[in-house]
Amino acid sequence: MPTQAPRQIAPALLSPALNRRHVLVGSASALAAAGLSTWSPCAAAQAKPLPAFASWKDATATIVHSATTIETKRSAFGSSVITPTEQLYVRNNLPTPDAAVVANRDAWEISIEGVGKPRTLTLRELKTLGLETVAMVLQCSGNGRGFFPSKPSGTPWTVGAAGCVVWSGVPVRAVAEALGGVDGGMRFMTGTGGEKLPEGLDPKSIIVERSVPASAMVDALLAWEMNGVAIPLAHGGPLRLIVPGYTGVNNIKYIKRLAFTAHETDARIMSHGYRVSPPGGKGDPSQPSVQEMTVKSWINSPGPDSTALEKGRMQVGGVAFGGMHAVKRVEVSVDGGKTWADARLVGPDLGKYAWRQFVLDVRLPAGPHVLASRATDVMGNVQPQQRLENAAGYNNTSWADHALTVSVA
Ligand SMILES: Nc1nc2c(c(=O)[nH]1)N[C@H]1C(S)=C(S)[C@@H](COP(=O)(O)O)O[C@H]1N2
Ligand SMILES: [Mo]
Repeated sequence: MPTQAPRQIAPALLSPALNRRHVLVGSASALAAAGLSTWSPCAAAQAKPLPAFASWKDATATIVHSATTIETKRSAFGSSVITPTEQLYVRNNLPTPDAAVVANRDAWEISIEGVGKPRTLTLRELKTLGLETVAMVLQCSGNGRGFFPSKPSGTPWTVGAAGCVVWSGVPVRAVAEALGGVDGGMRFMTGTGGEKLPEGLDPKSIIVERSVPASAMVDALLAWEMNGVAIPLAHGGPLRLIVPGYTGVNNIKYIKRLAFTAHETDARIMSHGYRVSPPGGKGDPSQPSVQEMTVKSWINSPGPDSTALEKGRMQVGGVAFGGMHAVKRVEVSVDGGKTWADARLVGPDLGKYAWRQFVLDVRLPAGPHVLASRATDVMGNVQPQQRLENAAGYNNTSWADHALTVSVA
């Protein structure tokens, strides 16, 4: 099936707060009735093929933006909490390592520094030190960038640069304890990706190396398994740093070095990349780094690929997460945010770092409807209506941007 491109809906049909980019769903006749042109498969852009290292991904559930950026389709998020690995998004900043690195996983080596007895450990040795499992939302800092009217450069993800994944590995604190504890004065935990760096460039300008506050080690894992299988190469196998609650980039794939450090790394991806800078500006170390996620939700069903929605009863559902704090409440609006009703949280609660699925039983008459969701975490933080404008299009949690316009026949 060709990918259906998001379409612009006539602004007059939207409430003033929602006059931005929205996705239209509904039967061809409903669209025609609303005075809108219908989508034709012939006019759709040719879908790009999956790259070789991720050829096993589900092509029907994903949107291939480039050879290193693959998004989950909004309509493909199921209602079973966990995002299947073959549907999960992929984002690689550098060429993916050779598949040889996952041929002998247990031989993978990681150097642990900034501890009493720094040393290199193999994955086989790590597995002897501890085991923990965490369900966590993995979300790219740029998820929702596609909703910024300023069209920041970078992948125009809508909602699908995110998924809820179960990770298994050894707690970072168990590794630190086994090696004599973290040295005094180390305020950061710095992870380095093991990609082979392209030659002729300053390594600091391209290496994937990120620092997070050392306090994040409390729940961090060095993980070798995701969703019950050894971490595939595309997702950072054989070994990945998992920092629950922190945006995607802080979860270092192919990790080859974990260092407790006094200062943040001066790698460019840390010092200038992934900074929340003013519109039109450039990132620099004085600006906030993208780190902890905040409360967010969106509706997936009925999704943008739904057709022929019939008037009457339906279940409006989606996902909600708090980043660092559990979600307490999700409200849904079917009138673009004028009125809200409490949705029901469904399915198992896999902990504060996982997302919750929500659903609201609604009755919709014929016509266009603007569906929105708004989550609140246990600390009382409410998902905002507006995005925080910034140059690179990071951290979009706006409920208005994530609203969906559906057309009911
Ligand atoms: N070593 C390494 N780790 C990395 C990256 C990378 O390019 N190299 N990309 C980061 C970014 S920006 C994101 S959003 C996530 C994507 O994880 P996924 O591809 O498993 O979905 O990995 C992060 N960790
Ligand atoms: Mo990312």
